[in-house]
Amino acid sequence: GVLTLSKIELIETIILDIPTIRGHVLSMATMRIQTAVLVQIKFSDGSVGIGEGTTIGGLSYGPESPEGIRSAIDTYIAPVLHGRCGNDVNGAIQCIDKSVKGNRIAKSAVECALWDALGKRLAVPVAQLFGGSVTSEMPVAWTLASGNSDTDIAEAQKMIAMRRHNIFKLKIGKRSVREDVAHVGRIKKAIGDEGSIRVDINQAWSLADARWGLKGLQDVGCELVEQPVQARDRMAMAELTSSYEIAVMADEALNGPEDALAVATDKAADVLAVKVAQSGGLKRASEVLAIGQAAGFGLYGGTMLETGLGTAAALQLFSTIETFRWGTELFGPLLLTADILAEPIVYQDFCVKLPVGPGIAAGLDPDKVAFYRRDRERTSIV
Ligand code: MUC
Ligand code: MG
Repeated sequence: GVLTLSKIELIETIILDIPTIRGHVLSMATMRIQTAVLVQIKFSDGSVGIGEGTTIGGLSYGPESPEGIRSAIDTYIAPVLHGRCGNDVNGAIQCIDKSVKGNRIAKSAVECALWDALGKRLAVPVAQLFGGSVTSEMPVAWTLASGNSDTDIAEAQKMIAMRRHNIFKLKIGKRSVREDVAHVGRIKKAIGDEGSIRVDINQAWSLADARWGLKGLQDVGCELVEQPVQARDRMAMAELTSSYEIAVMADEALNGPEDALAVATDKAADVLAVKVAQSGGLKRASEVLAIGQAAGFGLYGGTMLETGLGTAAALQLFSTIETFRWGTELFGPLLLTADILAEPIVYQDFCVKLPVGPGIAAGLDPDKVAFYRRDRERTSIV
């Protein structure tokens, strides 16, 4: 394709509320719906790009809420982009960063729509804009978080039998450390060598809890522990990383490349959970990945439990990376009762497949979008 002048003319947002297939019990919240902010950008040449911003459990995971993401885009990001050339994605990122601090999920949703439209104008996948994909499928974990050990075991066994997942991430940190370690041990024992077990604490433990926790977890065969303590407490993360055999992963501690560098400097993890939204977009996530590779971290492709849209965007970038030693957790669409994509992302043989097509290679199903949108009276988008 040849680049034509394409001014940013209209940036629209809507909020979708999509029920989850079961309660998703995390240390800080129980999710029964996932809320997604959809962004659609229209350009003067008639091209259109789409993006998505999600968080987890309202304001319980991090400082951006769905409503805040939407408001940041409508009130502060859209006006500074209006009239700019849509091909100048780097210029748009600079321009947004100058007038909006933080708000990485909002920035990510908008930036994704810019990349999507650029890819479509050039008739190439977004992965090509990052140098091209080196893989077309990636291992994908499933999160066991029903709140009940027996339900989790049945779910894991079903996933293994279906050949959909054999890497399981258990959400713990809500109950006592002793109860949680027993829960993890029961699940590992039931699954044996058919699957691997990791846990995510979502910052719920004190350093003292974490010392007992990591010791207990590695004894029951858990291979990795994600963000056991507060994100800002890199010293505690560093102590845990150096004191136990079990791998320690940073998640909430990683908000963009500057944090990746700080985690590397402080040796505050073995593994980085790289999330597009939390990094501030595909470009910033690519910078986090570069730092992670250079510093010798194990890499893991994380999720903010996006729909197929954000999942497709992450796949575009992650497919350009040589090795995610710890795989990915790009299972977001599978946790939702409905897929908003016209062509759902394919999960097969324990892997998620990179969708094929221009841009992020994700097209919306307009009926689904209309059904799940929070304010059904507005109809301008899709
Ligand atoms: C997180 O903290 O990693 C990812 C999978 C899941 O179930 O929740 C998320 C968030
Ligand atoms: Mg996490």
